[in-house]
Amino acid sequence: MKTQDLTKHCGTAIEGVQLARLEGEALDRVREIAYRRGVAVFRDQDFGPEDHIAFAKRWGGIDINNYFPLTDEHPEIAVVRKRKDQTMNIGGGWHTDHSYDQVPAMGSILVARDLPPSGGDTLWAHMGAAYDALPDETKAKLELLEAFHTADHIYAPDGIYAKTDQGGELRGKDLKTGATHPVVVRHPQTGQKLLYVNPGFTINFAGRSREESLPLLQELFAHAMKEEFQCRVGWEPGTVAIWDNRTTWHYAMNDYQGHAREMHRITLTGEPLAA
Ligand SMILES: O=C(O)CCC(=O)C(=O)O
Ligand SMILES: [Fe+2]
Repeated sequence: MKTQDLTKHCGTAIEGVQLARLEGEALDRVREIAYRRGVAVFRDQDFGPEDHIAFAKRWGGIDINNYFPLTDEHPEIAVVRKRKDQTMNIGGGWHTDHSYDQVPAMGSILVARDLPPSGGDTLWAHMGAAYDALPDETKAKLELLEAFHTADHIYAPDGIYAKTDQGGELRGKDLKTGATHPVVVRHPQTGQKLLYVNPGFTINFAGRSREESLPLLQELFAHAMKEEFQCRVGWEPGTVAIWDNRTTWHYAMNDYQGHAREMHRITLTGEPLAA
């Protein structure tokens, strides 16, 4: 196994591994890289839907996403799709998947299935590096804070997607979500301190209104969005990415209008988060 870090803080490309056969100690090494570097990227994978599901089960549990369409044959696999005549994509803003769940998903395994001729990259940002770089006064302010997360403003009938051409295919419009998590969490496996608020799903600090929360939230978002914490992955047929939702945010570029893009995602079960 050969590894190459994508940027100083975020992402590692792993060579010499076929995920379909990965197990045991080598799998544990990949886990560790995903936990610490936020995203592990694999090229030239022979990785069909059955391999995808079997690998996710070797990793741990599978969470079924309540909103994305599922493949007919495999309800474990969510389809992240933009048809060529759609203008809105999925995940086109910085976010952390499932932070609105009481027990947020650990991460995801995303597989490229149909790619535009160019564009459609995915960006990740490392929330451990972002936390470490905060001024000490800000770190002190965050110490005992908790924040409320929900997905209702995104997926509800009057939510963001419903107003776009992605609205039709999404499920779960009547679901209500909400969870409160510490603003700084410890990574369950590595113990690293991570900034755990995100622009997609975090609404307010516990005990404060949205209005009272916005100035500090926006300060944190602007800080964490800095390019120095990011890495970027261009997809090719056979590319697979495994990311950790606690360690990172991610962002799907929407710069391929007039072309289709389809990815298969399996969401990996996580554990409760604590400060
Ligand atoms: O399509 C992508 O690159 C990522 C989309 C996304 O946010 C997700 O699958 O969670
Ligand atoms: Fe996402």
